[in-house]
Amino acid sequence: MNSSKPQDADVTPIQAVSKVAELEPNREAPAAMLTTNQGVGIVDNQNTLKAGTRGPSLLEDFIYREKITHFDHERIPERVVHARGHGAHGYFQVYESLAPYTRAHFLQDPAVRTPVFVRFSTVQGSRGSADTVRDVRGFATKFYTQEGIFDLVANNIPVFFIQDAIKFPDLVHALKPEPHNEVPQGSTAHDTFWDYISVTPESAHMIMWAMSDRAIPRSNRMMEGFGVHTFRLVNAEGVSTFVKFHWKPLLGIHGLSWDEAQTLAGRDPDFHRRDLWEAIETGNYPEWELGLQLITEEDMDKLDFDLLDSTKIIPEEIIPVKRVGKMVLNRNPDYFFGETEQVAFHIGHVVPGIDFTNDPLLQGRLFSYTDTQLLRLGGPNFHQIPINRPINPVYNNQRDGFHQHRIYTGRVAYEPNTLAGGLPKEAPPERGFVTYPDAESGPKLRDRSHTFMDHYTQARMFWLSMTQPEQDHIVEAFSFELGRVETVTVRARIVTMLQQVDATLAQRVADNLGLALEGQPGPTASTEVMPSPALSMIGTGNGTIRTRKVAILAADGVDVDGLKAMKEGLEAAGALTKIISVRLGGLVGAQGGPGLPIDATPKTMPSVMFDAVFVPCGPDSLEVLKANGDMLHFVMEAYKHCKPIAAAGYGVDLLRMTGVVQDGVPPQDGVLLAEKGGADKALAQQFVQAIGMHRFWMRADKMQIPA
Ligand code: HDE
Repeated sequence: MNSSKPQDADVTPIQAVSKVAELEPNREAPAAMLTTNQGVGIVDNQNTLKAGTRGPSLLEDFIYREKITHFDHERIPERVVHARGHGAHGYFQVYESLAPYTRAHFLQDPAVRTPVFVRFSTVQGSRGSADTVRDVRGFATKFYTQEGIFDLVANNIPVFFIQDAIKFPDLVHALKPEPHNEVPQGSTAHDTFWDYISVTPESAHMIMWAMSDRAIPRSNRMMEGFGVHTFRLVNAEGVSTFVKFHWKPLLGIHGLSWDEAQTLAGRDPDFHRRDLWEAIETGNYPEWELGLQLITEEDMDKLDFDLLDSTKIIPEEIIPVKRVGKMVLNRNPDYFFGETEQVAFHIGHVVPGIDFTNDPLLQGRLFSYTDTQLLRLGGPNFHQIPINRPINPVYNNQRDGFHQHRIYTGRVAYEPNTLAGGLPKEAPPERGFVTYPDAESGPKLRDRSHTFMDHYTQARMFWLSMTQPEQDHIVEAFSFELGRVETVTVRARIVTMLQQVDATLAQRVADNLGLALEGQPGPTASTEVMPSPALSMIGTGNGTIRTRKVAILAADGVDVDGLKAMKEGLEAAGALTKIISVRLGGLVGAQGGPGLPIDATPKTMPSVMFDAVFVPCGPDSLEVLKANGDMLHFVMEAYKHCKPIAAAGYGVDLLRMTGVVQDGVPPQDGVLLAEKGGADKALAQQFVQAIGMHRFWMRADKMQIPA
């Protein structure tokens, strides 16, 4: 940003964004004429310079050499972790002033809309890996506040694998593809990861989350975010309150089924990236509320775990999450590389009123993020890249370095000075950052507090807080991951670790792996552990079906009135519908009339890309559908993935053919039938309710359908 152009004090995000654009001299405007990077017009962009049409190319061809050199240098190192990501712009607005807790300006004035850029990511895979893998998700938010940049570099899981940053390179080496053969991609289901976990008991709580449905989100729009560490808020009087940051999605917290996630990794590796992009393009702006758990110094001492330990949460039942503001993502990036790839987050980007604690993981991160950007973005001026620039003016005496974009004037690049009138001069304390003066003392040592040593109580709390299907999914996830591990002793060590969490969990996993339990007595965690119901994902989202995708399976001869009535009912409740048929083009209804446009075939949009399925009435339509194997598979797969399915009239016969509906057996949960067909309002209403429940997980135990 050009420091000679200070920003207005109060700007809306849209204004702020356009101001950022205004101040970006290098933002490309579409131009009529092709030029070199030096601005010289290019007359022929299809042929290199040669000595004769069949002769050798000439070294003199500066146009070709400039173009190919630029191309050869297009790739930059991908992030060592969180390489695969996608982002969006938006804004944050606080509901009411948080002045009693913090002097941060953007958290004080409900009229201020602070522009944000968010990047969601997976951790393990490289840039080209699939979106729906089982993994922790990054949820990093850059707030462009009027007092500078604040980055909330969060994950969708509130705890971490390790307690001290010195362990991070080992953890990452263990979880990344193995160094000898670079296998596997986008997965922790391999020996080195589980070997490391098996000798790192502090990871017990984290792996319970990583094996839960949290690690296979239905959408980034439907996941929580957590700052993980305990931070401090500091008010204008210098009073500090400990804080845990949360993002609460207004669409609820929902996961995929594991089978679905794996199929999607092949069918649509961009599933989450596309989902966010489309939601924003269609005006379905995702929203999260910022939540704070606020803890005074005195209350901290009453907790039976250490707030500086990143493997622990504060159960919401003990300290509720206060919802203090809302974030809306409403604009897709224009240029993936320039924005999403080059954005540089850092946990140390804080504004006055937000400060750190002694969490040893947090402290280690404070070093790592700047260091990694130096390599990735090629030097110390990465803050000048448009996506990383603060919206308020930057003045200081830092100069030079790779990729310097600013033209400084004058001879003074030091402070204090008299030659430039003493400018820029230090900020007064009420405007600048003042570190919270926490008193520190103690011997220098490499050790960990005894208050960090209970690794199992909260792992057990997580397990006990899960509903039956959620527990089943955790057992399946451990069985899958350890089933992929080749070294039997590693599998056995993990099962021994699980015995410390819960005897039933350990037994179920051991049974699936064909292992005998080694006579361990059971959890070392206190048997008194209380569940925390807030940890379950079931029933979140207040039944909303906004942006859920419903497939309508139909062919020529379909009952158009019934189809339209259902479509309108679903769309009125906020769902998105697609007509899926055996070919593209228009669909001729039983009632004649103009054809309905077909959106896709089961080959281009299989059932895994939807949340629910409706089969309308129509004898002729049924004949076509039931002769198509992809259509039968569509229904069976949707059933297998526990999705709501509705059918009307002849449509019910398609369900009969697949075995989803069986004569003499009441329909399974989430299977809704209207035998008569027609425009059935009651069916539409019931279907809306069913979709609001997301999935009918218990169905998986009751009736197996091959798919
Ligand atoms: Fe990160 N982490 N991390 N991390 N992290 C990075 O920074 C690191 C940790 C998180 O979309 C890197 O720019 C250390 C916890 C996110 O660009 C790197 C430790 C949490 C992202 C790094 C941790 C996170 C990163 C790699 C242990 C949740 C992606 C590329 C002390 C609160 C940000 C980069 C984006 C990225 C270091 C642990 C979140 C290497 C040393 C805990 C969301 O600097």
